[in-house]
Amino acid sequence: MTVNATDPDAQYKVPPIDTGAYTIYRPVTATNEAVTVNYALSGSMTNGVHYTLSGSATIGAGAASTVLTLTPTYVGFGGNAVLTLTTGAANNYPVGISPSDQATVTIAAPALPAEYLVVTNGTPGVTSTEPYGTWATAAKDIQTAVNFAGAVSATHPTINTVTVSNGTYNITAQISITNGITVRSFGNGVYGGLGNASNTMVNGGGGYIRGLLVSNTLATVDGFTIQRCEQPDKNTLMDYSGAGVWLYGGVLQNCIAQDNNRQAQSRNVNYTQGGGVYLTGGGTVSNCVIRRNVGFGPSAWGGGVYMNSGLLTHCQVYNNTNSAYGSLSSGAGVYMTGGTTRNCLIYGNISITGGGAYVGGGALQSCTIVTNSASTDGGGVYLAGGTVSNSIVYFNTVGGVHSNLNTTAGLGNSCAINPGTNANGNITDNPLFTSLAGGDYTLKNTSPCIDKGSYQAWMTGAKDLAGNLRIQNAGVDMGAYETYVPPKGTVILFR
Ligand SMILES: [Ca+2]
Repeated sequence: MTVNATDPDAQYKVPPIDTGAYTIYRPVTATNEAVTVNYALSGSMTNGVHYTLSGSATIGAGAASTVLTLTPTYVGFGGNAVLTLTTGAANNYPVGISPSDQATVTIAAPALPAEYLVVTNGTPGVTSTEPYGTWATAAKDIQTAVNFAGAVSATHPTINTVTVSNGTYNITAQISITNGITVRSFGNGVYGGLGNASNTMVNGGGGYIRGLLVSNTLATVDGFTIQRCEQPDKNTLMDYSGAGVWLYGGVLQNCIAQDNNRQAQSRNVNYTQGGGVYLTGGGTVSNCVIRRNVGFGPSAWGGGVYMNSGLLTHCQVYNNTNSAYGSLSSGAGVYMTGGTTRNCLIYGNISITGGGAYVGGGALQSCTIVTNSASTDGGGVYLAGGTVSNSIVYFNTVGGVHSNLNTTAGLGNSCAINPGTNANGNITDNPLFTSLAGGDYTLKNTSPCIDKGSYQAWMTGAKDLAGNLRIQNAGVDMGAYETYVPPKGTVILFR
Protein backbone atom coordinates (compact mmCIF):
# COMPACT_ATOMS: atom_id res chain seq x y z
CA MET A 1 0.00 0.00 0.00
CA THR A 2 1.07 3.51 -0.70
CA VAL A 3 -0.66 6.65 0.54
CA ASN A 4 -0.01 10.07 -0.93
CA ALA A 5 -1.37 13.41 0.09
CA THR A 6 -2.64 14.20 -3.37
CA ASP A 7 -4.07 17.50 -2.05
CA PRO A 8 -1.83 18.30 0.91
CA ASP A 9 -3.25 21.75 1.72
CA ALA A 10 -6.59 22.46 3.32
CA GLN A 11 -8.14 25.55 4.87
CA TYR A 12 -11.43 26.63 6.37
CA LYS A 13 -12.49 29.71 4.55
CA VAL A 14 -15.94 30.75 3.56
CA PRO A 15 -16.55 30.07 0.80
CA PRO A 16 -15.26 27.85 -0.61
CA ILE A 17 -13.75 25.48 1.85
CA ASP A 18 -10.38 24.22 0.65
CA THR A 19 -10.41 20.47 1.12
CA GLY A 20 -7.45 18.11 1.32
CA ALA A 21 -7.12 14.54 0.02
CA TYR A 22 -5.27 11.32 0.66
CA THR A 23 -5.04 8.73 -2.12
CA ILE A 24 -4.29 5.13 -1.24
CA TYR A 25 -2.77 3.07 -4.01
CA ARG A 26 -2.05 -0.59 -4.40
CA PRO A 27 0.97 -1.85 -6.29
CA VAL A 28 0.36 -2.51 -9.96
CA THR A 29 1.45 -6.06 -9.38
CA ALA A 30 -1.15 -6.69 -6.76
CA THR A 31 -4.48 -8.45 -6.93
CA ASN A 32 -7.42 -6.85 -8.71
CA GLU A 33 -9.86 -7.95 -6.05
CA ALA A 34 -11.57 -5.38 -3.80
CA VAL A 35 -9.29 -4.56 -0.88
CA THR A 36 -10.32 -2.91 2.38
CA VAL A 37 -7.49 -0.87 3.84
CA ASN A 38 -7.31 -0.05 7.52
CA TYR A 39 -5.96 3.36 8.35
CA ALA A 40 -5.32 5.61 11.31
CA LEU A 41 -5.20 9.38 11.56
CA SER A 42 -2.96 11.21 13.97
CA GLY A 43 -2.84 14.89 14.79
CA SER A 44 -4.24 17.42 17.23
CA MET A 45 -7.64 17.76 15.60
CA THR A 46 -10.71 15.62 16.01
CA ASN A 47 -12.72 14.09 13.23
CA GLY A 48 -16.28 15.29 13.38
CA VAL A 49 -15.34 18.42 15.30
CA HIS A 50 -12.55 20.06 13.38
CA TYR A 51 -12.92 18.25 10.09
CA THR A 52 -14.76 15.41 8.44
CA LEU A 53 -13.18 12.65 6.42
CA SER A 54 -15.24 11.19 3.64
CA GLY A 55 -14.55 8.60 0.98
CA SER A 56 -13.89 4.93 1.18
CA ALA A 57 -10.88 3.02 2.37
CA THR A 58 -11.81 0.22 0.06
CA ILE A 59 -10.00 -0.07 -3.24
CA GLY A 60 -12.63 -1.47 -5.50
CA ALA A 61 -12.25 -4.51 -7.70
CA GLY A 62 -10.16 -3.55 -10.69
CA ALA A 63 -9.33 -0.10 -9.25
CA ALA A 64 -5.83 1.06 -8.50
CA SER A 65 -6.65 3.51 -5.69
CA THR A 66 -9.19 5.12 -3.43
CA VAL A 67 -9.49 8.72 -2.26
CA LEU A 68 -10.21 10.05 1.23
CA THR A 69 -11.32 13.68 1.29
CA LEU A 70 -10.63 15.82 4.35
CA THR A 71 -12.99 18.77 4.83
CA PRO A 72 -12.10 21.40 7.46
CA THR A 73 -15.14 22.53 9.47
CA TYR A 74 -13.62 24.68 12.19
CA VAL A 75 -12.16 28.12 11.97
CA GLY A 76 -11.55 29.01 15.57
CA PHE A 77 -8.07 27.64 16.00
CA GLY A 78 -4.69 29.24 15.86
CA GLY A 79 -1.75 27.87 13.90
CA ASN A 80 -1.58 25.14 11.31
CA ALA A 81 -2.62 21.59 12.09
CA VAL A 82 -1.05 18.51 10.51
CA LEU A 83 -3.02 15.32 10.06
CA THR A 84 -1.07 12.18 9.24
CA LEU A 85 -2.80 9.18 7.73
CA THR A 86 -1.16 5.83 8.22
CA THR A 87 -2.28 2.71 6.40
CA GLY A 88 -2.39 -0.44 8.44
CA ALA A 89 -3.36 -4.07 8.07
CA ALA A 90 -5.68 -4.87 5.24
CA ASN A 91 -8.25 -7.48 6.03
CA ASN A 92 -7.59 -9.49 2.96
CA TYR A 93 -4.26 -8.29 1.71
CA PRO A 94 -0.79 -8.44 3.14
CA VAL A 95 0.62 -5.19 4.51
CA GLY A 96 4.09 -3.87 4.37
CA ILE A 97 4.47 -4.04 0.62
CA SER A 98 5.40 -0.38 0.52
CA PRO A 99 7.22 1.66 3.14
CA SER A 100 5.37 4.77 1.93
CA ASP A 101 2.45 4.16 4.21
CA GLN A 102 2.15 7.68 5.67
CA ALA A 103 1.07 11.02 4.23
CA THR A 104 0.13 14.35 5.76
CA VAL A 105 -2.41 17.05 4.98
CA THR A 106 -1.99 20.45 6.57
CA ILE A 107 -5.03 22.45 7.62
CA ALA A 108 -3.97 26.06 7.55
CA ALA A 109 -5.33 28.55 10.06
CA PRO A 110 -6.92 31.21 7.89
CA ALA A 111 -6.05 34.83 8.32
CA LEU A 112 -8.95 35.98 10.44
CA PRO A 113 -10.32 39.48 10.10
CA ALA A 114 -9.90 41.74 13.10
CA GLU A 115 -13.43 43.01 12.75
CA TYR A 116 -16.70 42.40 11.00
CA LEU A 117 -17.51 45.08 8.48
CA VAL A 118 -20.88 46.50 7.49
CA VAL A 119 -21.96 48.71 4.61
CA THR A 120 -25.39 49.96 3.59
CA ASN A 121 -27.35 47.62 1.36
CA GLY A 122 -27.16 50.07 -1.50
CA THR A 123 -23.38 49.99 -1.65
CA PRO A 124 -22.30 48.89 -5.14
CA GLY A 125 -19.67 46.25 -5.75
CA VAL A 126 -20.18 44.40 -2.50
CA THR A 127 -20.91 40.70 -2.28
CA SER A 128 -21.66 39.93 1.35
CA THR A 129 -19.65 36.91 2.37
CA GLU A 130 -18.82 35.51 5.77
CA PRO A 131 -16.83 36.43 7.69
CA TYR A 132 -17.38 39.94 6.32
CA GLY A 133 -13.73 40.76 6.78
CA THR A 134 -13.25 43.14 3.83
CA TRP A 135 -15.26 46.04 2.49
CA ALA A 136 -15.92 44.05 -0.67
CA THR A 137 -17.44 41.21 1.36
CA ALA A 138 -19.03 43.26 4.14
CA ALA A 139 -22.43 42.54 5.63
CA LYS A 140 -25.23 44.78 4.44
CA ASP A 141 -27.06 45.24 7.70
CA ILE A 142 -25.76 45.88 11.19
CA GLN A 143 -27.64 43.09 12.95
CA THR A 144 -26.14 40.36 10.74
CA ALA A 145 -22.62 41.30 11.74
CA VAL A 146 -23.59 41.92 15.36
CA ASN A 147 -25.01 38.41 15.58
CA PHE A 148 -21.64 36.87 14.73
CA ALA A 149 -19.55 39.20 16.85
CA GLY A 150 -18.53 38.03 20.30
CA ALA A 151 -20.20 34.67 19.83
CA VAL A 152 -18.24 31.53 20.60
CA SER A 153 -18.94 29.29 17.66
CA ALA A 154 -17.53 26.15 16.12
CA THR A 155 -17.72 27.67 12.70
CA HIS A 156 -16.99 31.34 13.25
CA PRO A 157 -14.08 33.06 14.91
CA THR A 158 -14.64 35.12 18.00
CA ILE A 159 -14.32 38.68 16.76
CA ASN A 160 -15.40 41.43 19.10
CA THR A 161 -15.60 44.46 16.86
CA VAL A 162 -18.19 45.48 14.29
CA THR A 163 -17.23 48.46 12.15
CA VAL A 164 -20.01 50.17 10.22
CA SER A 165 -19.36 52.37 7.22
CA ASN A 166 -21.13 55.70 7.23
CA GLY A 167 -24.50 55.91 5.51
CA THR A 168 -28.15 55.48 6.42
CA TYR A 169 -29.34 52.17 7.81
CA ASN A 170 -33.10 51.90 7.64
CA ILE A 171 -34.12 49.32 10.18
CA THR A 172 -37.26 47.20 10.35
CA ALA A 173 -36.44 45.71 13.75
CA GLN A 174 -34.44 46.95 16.70
CA ILE A 175 -30.72 46.28 16.59
CA SER A 176 -30.09 43.98 19.53
CA ILE A 177 -26.58 43.80 20.98
CA THR A 178 -26.37 40.98 23.48
CA ASN A 179 -22.64 40.28 23.51
CA GLY A 180 -19.81 42.28 25.01
CA ILE A 181 -18.70 43.76 21.72
CA THR A 182 -17.81 47.16 20.27
CA VAL A 183 -19.99 48.49 17.47
CA ARG A 184 -18.52 51.59 15.91
CA SER A 185 -18.97 53.74 12.85
CA PHE A 186 -16.28 54.47 10.31
CA GLY A 187 -15.81 57.29 7.87
CA ASN A 188 -13.08 59.52 6.50
CA GLY A 189 -10.43 57.35 8.06
CA VAL A 190 -11.83 57.80 11.55
CA TYR A 191 -13.49 55.24 13.81
CA GLY A 192 -16.48 56.33 15.86
CA GLY A 193 -16.83 59.88 17.17
CA LEU A 194 -19.54 62.50 16.91
CA GLY A 195 -18.37 63.52 13.45
CA ASN A 196 -19.14 60.09 12.08
CA ALA A 197 -22.35 59.95 14.12
CA SER A 198 -23.81 62.74 12.01
CA ASN A 199 -23.22 60.65 8.88
CA THR A 200 -24.07 57.20 10.20
CA MET A 201 -27.78 56.92 10.79
CA VAL A 202 -29.81 54.16 12.36
CA ASN A 203 -33.19 55.23 11.09
CA GLY A 204 -36.43 53.81 12.41
CA GLY A 205 -38.45 55.64 9.79
CA GLY A 206 -41.26 56.25 12.24
CA GLY A 207 -42.09 52.58 12.60
CA TYR A 208 -42.97 51.33 16.05
CA ILE A 209 -39.56 49.94 16.73
CA ARG A 210 -36.77 50.79 19.13
CA GLY A 211 -33.44 51.75 17.60
CA LEU A 212 -30.88 49.98 19.78
CA LEU A 213 -31.22 47.46 22.56
CA VAL A 214 -27.91 46.97 24.37
CA SER A 215 -28.08 44.29 27.03
CA ASN A 216 -24.47 43.46 27.83
CA THR A 217 -22.44 45.41 30.38
CA LEU A 218 -19.30 44.99 28.25
CA ALA A 219 -20.81 46.39 25.06
CA THR A 220 -19.82 49.74 23.56
CA VAL A 221 -21.61 51.65 20.82
CA ASP A 222 -19.67 54.56 19.32
CA GLY A 223 -20.56 57.11 16.68
CA PHE A 224 -24.15 56.67 15.47
CA THR A 225 -27.26 58.74 15.08
CA ILE A 226 -30.36 56.92 16.29
CA GLN A 227 -33.41 58.65 14.96
CA ARG A 228 -37.12 58.40 14.25
CA CYS A 229 -37.62 55.33 16.37
CA GLU A 230 -40.74 54.82 18.46
CA GLN A 231 -41.50 53.03 21.68
CA PRO A 232 -42.87 49.67 20.54
CA ASP A 233 -46.03 49.81 22.63
CA LYS A 234 -47.46 51.16 25.86
CA ASN A 235 -48.05 48.20 28.10
CA THR A 236 -44.79 46.84 29.50
CA LEU A 237 -41.62 48.48 30.74
CA MET A 238 -39.74 47.16 27.74
CA ASP A 239 -42.40 48.55 25.47
CA TYR A 240 -42.48 52.08 26.77
CA SER A 241 -38.85 52.59 27.74
CA GLY A 242 -36.04 53.79 25.53
CA ALA A 243 -37.59 54.37 22.14
CA GLY A 244 -34.22 55.37 20.73
CA VAL A 245 -31.80 53.39 22.87
CA TRP A 246 -32.36 50.95 25.72
CA LEU A 247 -29.01 50.61 27.48
CA TYR A 248 -28.44 48.01 30.17
CA GLY A 249 -24.90 48.53 31.36
CA GLY A 250 -22.43 49.06 28.58
CA VAL A 251 -21.38 52.33 27.02
CA LEU A 252 -23.10 54.61 24.53
CA GLN A 253 -20.63 57.24 23.40
CA ASN A 254 -20.35 59.88 20.70
CA CYS A 255 -23.91 59.24 19.58
CA ILE A 256 -26.88 61.40 18.65
CA ALA A 257 -30.37 60.34 19.74
CA GLN A 258 -32.83 62.58 17.96
CA ASP A 259 -36.46 62.79 16.91
CA ASN A 260 -37.44 59.61 18.67
CA ASN A 261 -40.92 58.84 19.97
CA ARG A 262 -42.54 61.76 18.20
CA GLN A 263 -45.64 59.69 17.45
CA ALA A 264 -46.25 58.88 21.10
CA GLN A 265 -48.93 61.52 21.36
CA SER A 266 -50.86 60.45 18.29
CA ARG A 267 -50.72 56.88 19.58
CA ASN A 268 -51.95 58.07 22.97
CA VAL A 269 -49.47 55.96 24.92
CA ASN A 270 -49.81 55.83 28.70
CA TYR A 271 -46.18 55.94 29.72
CA THR A 272 -42.82 57.03 28.43
CA GLN A 273 -39.55 56.39 30.18
CA GLY A 274 -36.77 57.77 28.04
CA GLY A 275 -37.99 58.82 24.62
CA GLY A 276 -34.37 59.16 23.56
CA VAL A 277 -32.42 56.93 25.94
CA TYR A 278 -33.35 54.59 28.78
CA LEU A 279 -30.32 54.06 31.00
CA THR A 280 -30.23 51.26 33.53
CA GLY A 281 -27.91 48.55 34.83
CA GLY A 282 -25.14 51.02 35.60
CA GLY A 283 -24.34 51.92 32.01
CA THR A 284 -22.62 55.05 30.72
CA VAL A 285 -23.82 57.59 28.19
CA SER A 286 -20.89 59.81 27.27
CA ASN A 287 -20.34 62.69 24.87
CA CYS A 288 -23.75 62.30 23.27
CA VAL A 289 -26.34 64.68 21.87
CA ILE A 290 -29.92 63.98 22.89
CA ARG A 291 -32.41 66.26 21.18
CA ARG A 292 -35.98 66.63 19.99
CA ASN A 293 -37.16 63.40 21.57
CA VAL A 294 -40.64 63.11 23.04
CA GLY A 295 -42.24 61.71 26.14
CA PHE A 296 -45.97 61.34 26.39
CA GLY A 297 -48.65 60.08 28.75
CA PRO A 298 -49.81 60.86 32.27
CA SER A 299 -46.44 59.50 33.32
CA ALA A 300 -44.03 60.97 30.80
CA TRP A 301 -40.69 60.61 32.48
CA GLY A 302 -37.69 61.73 30.52
CA GLY A 303 -38.54 62.76 27.00
CA GLY A 304 -34.78 62.83 26.47
CA VAL A 305 -33.29 60.47 29.04
CA TYR A 306 -34.66 58.27 31.79
CA MET A 307 -32.07 56.83 34.15
CA ASN A 308 -32.23 54.84 37.37
CA SER A 309 -28.50 54.21 37.63
CA GLY A 310 -25.29 54.72 35.73
CA LEU A 311 -23.64 57.83 34.39
CA LEU A 312 -24.79 60.46 31.90
CA THR A 313 -21.74 62.58 31.25
CA HIS A 314 -20.54 65.31 28.88
CA CYS A 315 -23.79 65.32 26.93
CA GLN A 316 -25.94 68.01 25.38
CA VAL A 317 -29.60 67.44 26.12
CA TYR A 318 -31.91 69.92 24.43
CA ASN A 319 -35.31 70.59 22.88
CA ASN A 320 -36.86 67.43 24.26
CA THR A 321 -40.49 67.60 25.31
CA ASN A 322 -42.89 65.84 27.57
CA SER A 323 -46.15 66.33 25.73
CA ALA A 324 -48.21 65.06 28.55
CA TYR A 325 -51.64 65.55 29.96
CA GLY A 326 -50.85 64.46 33.50
CA SER A 327 -49.23 66.16 36.44
CA LEU A 328 -46.78 63.29 36.85
CA SER A 329 -45.06 64.31 33.65
CA SER A 330 -41.59 65.44 34.63
CA GLY A 331 -38.01 65.81 33.51
CA ALA A 332 -38.24 66.50 29.79
CA GLY A 333 -34.47 66.58 29.42
CA VAL A 334 -33.39 64.08 32.06
CA TYR A 335 -35.50 62.12 34.52
CA MET A 336 -33.34 60.46 37.12
CA THR A 337 -34.14 58.28 40.11
CA GLY A 338 -30.52 57.26 40.60
CA GLY A 339 -27.09 57.42 39.09
CA THR A 340 -25.15 60.54 38.13
CA THR A 341 -25.71 63.24 35.55
CA ARG A 342 -22.42 65.07 35.15
CA ASN A 343 -21.00 67.93 33.15
CA CYS A 344 -23.97 68.20 30.83
CA LEU A 345 -25.64 71.16 29.12
CA ILE A 346 -29.41 70.85 29.42
CA TYR A 347 -31.47 73.51 27.64
CA GLY A 348 -34.68 74.19 25.79
CA ASN A 349 -36.60 71.24 27.19
CA ILE A 350 -40.30 71.49 28.06
CA SER A 351 -42.35 69.59 30.64
CA ILE A 352 -45.12 69.88 33.23
CA THR A 353 -42.63 69.88 36.11
CA GLY A 354 -38.86 69.83 35.90
CA GLY A 355 -38.43 71.21 32.40
CA GLY A 356 -34.72 70.47 32.29
CA ALA A 357 -34.44 67.67 34.78
CA TYR A 358 -36.28 65.74 37.44
CA VAL A 359 -33.99 64.55 40.22
CA GLY A 360 -35.75 62.01 42.39
CA GLY A 361 -32.50 60.35 43.38
CA GLY A 362 -28.85 60.29 42.48
CA ALA A 363 -26.61 63.26 41.81
CA LEU A 364 -26.65 66.00 39.22
CA GLN A 365 -23.17 67.52 39.08
CA SER A 366 -21.48 70.37 37.17
CA CYS A 367 -24.36 70.90 34.78
CA THR A 368 -25.60 74.04 33.08
CA ILE A 369 -29.39 74.07 32.97
CA VAL A 370 -30.88 77.01 31.10
CA THR A 371 -33.86 78.06 28.98
CA ASN A 372 -35.96 75.05 29.94
CA SER A 373 -39.58 75.52 30.89
CA ALA A 374 -42.26 73.86 32.94
CA SER A 375 -45.94 74.61 33.18
CA THR A 376 -46.36 74.12 36.94
CA ASP A 377 -43.09 74.05 38.90
CA GLY A 378 -39.34 73.73 38.55
CA GLY A 379 -38.71 75.19 35.12
CA GLY A 380 -35.08 74.09 35.37
CA VAL A 381 -35.00 71.24 37.87
CA TYR A 382 -37.59 69.52 39.98
CA LEU A 383 -35.79 68.15 43.03
CA ALA A 384 -37.64 65.39 44.84
CA GLY A 385 -34.58 63.64 46.21
CA GLY A 386 -30.90 63.36 45.42
CA THR A 387 -28.63 66.35 45.02
CA VAL A 388 -27.68 69.12 42.62
CA SER A 389 -24.12 70.40 42.98
CA ASN A 390 -21.68 72.71 41.17
CA SER A 391 -24.39 73.57 38.68
CA ILE A 392 -25.99 76.62 37.15
CA VAL A 393 -29.79 76.60 37.08
CA TYR A 394 -30.76 79.94 35.65
CA PHE A 395 -32.89 81.60 32.97
CA ASN A 396 -35.46 78.84 32.98
CA THR A 397 -39.14 79.69 32.89
CA VAL A 398 -42.31 78.39 34.42
CA GLY A 399 -46.04 78.89 34.06
CA GLY A 400 -46.59 78.22 37.75
CA VAL A 401 -44.42 78.64 40.82
CA HIS A 402 -40.62 78.50 40.55
CA SER A 403 -38.73 79.25 37.38
CA ASN A 404 -35.54 77.37 38.17
CA LEU A 405 -35.96 74.95 41.06
CA ASN A 406 -38.94 73.84 43.09
CA THR A 407 -36.74 73.85 46.21
CA THR A 408 -33.20 74.61 47.36
CA ALA A 409 -33.13 71.49 49.53
CA GLY A 410 -30.37 69.31 48.08
CA LEU A 411 -28.72 72.22 46.26
CA GLY A 412 -25.04 72.90 46.90
CA ASN A 413 -22.28 75.05 45.41
CA SER A 414 -24.59 76.09 42.63
CA CYS A 415 -25.87 79.24 41.02
CA ALA A 416 -29.66 79.58 41.03
CA ILE A 417 -32.44 82.00 41.72
CA ASN A 418 -36.19 81.70 42.27
CA PRO A 419 -35.64 79.98 44.52
CA GLY A 420 -32.10 80.83 45.50
CA THR A 421 -29.98 80.69 48.63
CA ASN A 422 -26.56 81.74 49.81
CA ALA A 423 -26.28 78.75 52.10
CA ASN A 424 -24.30 75.60 51.28
CA GLY A 425 -21.94 77.41 48.92
CA ASN A 426 -24.73 78.52 46.63
CA ILE A 427 -24.97 81.90 44.97
CA THR A 428 -27.83 83.76 43.34
CA ASP A 429 -25.99 86.21 41.10
CA ASN A 430 -26.40 86.31 37.33
CA PRO A 431 -23.89 83.72 36.05
CA LEU A 432 -22.85 86.03 33.18
CA PHE A 433 -22.84 83.67 30.23
CA THR A 434 -20.76 84.70 27.24
CA SER A 435 -23.96 85.11 25.23
CA LEU A 436 -27.30 84.06 26.64
CA ALA A 437 -29.11 85.22 23.50
CA GLY A 438 -26.60 83.53 21.26
CA GLY A 439 -26.72 80.23 23.15
CA ASP A 440 -23.12 80.41 24.32
CA TYR A 441 -23.28 79.24 27.91
CA THR A 442 -19.58 79.48 28.63
CA LEU A 443 -18.70 81.98 31.34
CA LYS A 444 -17.36 85.48 30.97
CA ASN A 445 -14.13 86.20 32.83
CA THR A 446 -16.18 88.24 35.24
CA SER A 447 -18.69 85.48 36.04
CA PRO A 448 -19.37 84.95 39.75
CA CYS A 449 -19.43 81.21 39.06
CA ILE A 450 -15.68 81.05 38.35
CA ASP A 451 -13.74 79.10 40.96
CA LYS A 452 -16.84 78.89 43.16
CA GLY A 453 -17.50 75.18 42.72
CA SER A 454 -16.53 72.48 45.15
CA TYR A 455 -13.90 69.90 44.30
CA GLN A 456 -15.07 66.36 43.60
CA ALA A 457 -12.74 63.44 43.01
CA TRP A 458 -13.83 62.80 39.40
CA MET A 459 -12.60 66.26 38.37
CA THR A 460 -8.92 65.40 38.64
CA GLY A 461 -7.66 65.03 35.08
CA ALA A 462 -11.17 65.45 33.68
CA LYS A 463 -12.28 67.78 30.91
CA ASP A 464 -15.20 70.17 30.81
CA LEU A 465 -17.93 69.99 28.18
CA ALA A 466 -15.79 71.90 25.68
CA GLY A 467 -12.80 69.63 26.20
CA ASN A 468 -10.82 72.04 28.34
CA LEU A 469 -9.33 71.09 31.68
CA ARG A 470 -12.10 70.81 34.26
CA ILE A 471 -10.18 72.66 36.94
CA GLN A 472 -8.38 75.90 36.08
CA ASN A 473 -7.25 78.86 38.11
CA ALA A 474 -8.06 78.74 41.83
CA GLY A 475 -10.73 76.08 41.67
CA VAL A 476 -13.47 74.47 39.65
CA ASP A 477 -16.19 76.66 38.14
CA MET A 478 -19.90 76.08 38.50
CA GLY A 479 -21.64 74.69 35.42
CA ALA A 480 -20.55 72.52 32.51
CA TYR A 481 -17.83 74.84 31.26
CA GLU A 482 -14.56 75.92 32.82
CA THR A 483 -13.18 79.35 31.96
CA TYR A 484 -9.49 80.11 32.05
CA VAL A 485 -8.88 83.58 33.38
CA PRO A 486 -5.47 84.91 32.33
CA PRO A 487 -3.39 86.75 34.89
CA LYS A 488 -4.31 90.41 35.11
CA GLY A 489 -1.84 92.63 33.33
CA THR A 490 1.40 91.70 31.73
CA VAL A 491 4.42 93.58 32.94
CA ILE A 492 6.40 95.02 30.08
CA LEU A 493 9.65 96.53 31.19
CA PHE A 494 11.11 99.43 29.25
CA ARG A 495 14.49 100.90 29.92
CA1 LIG B 1 -11.78 77.73 37.68
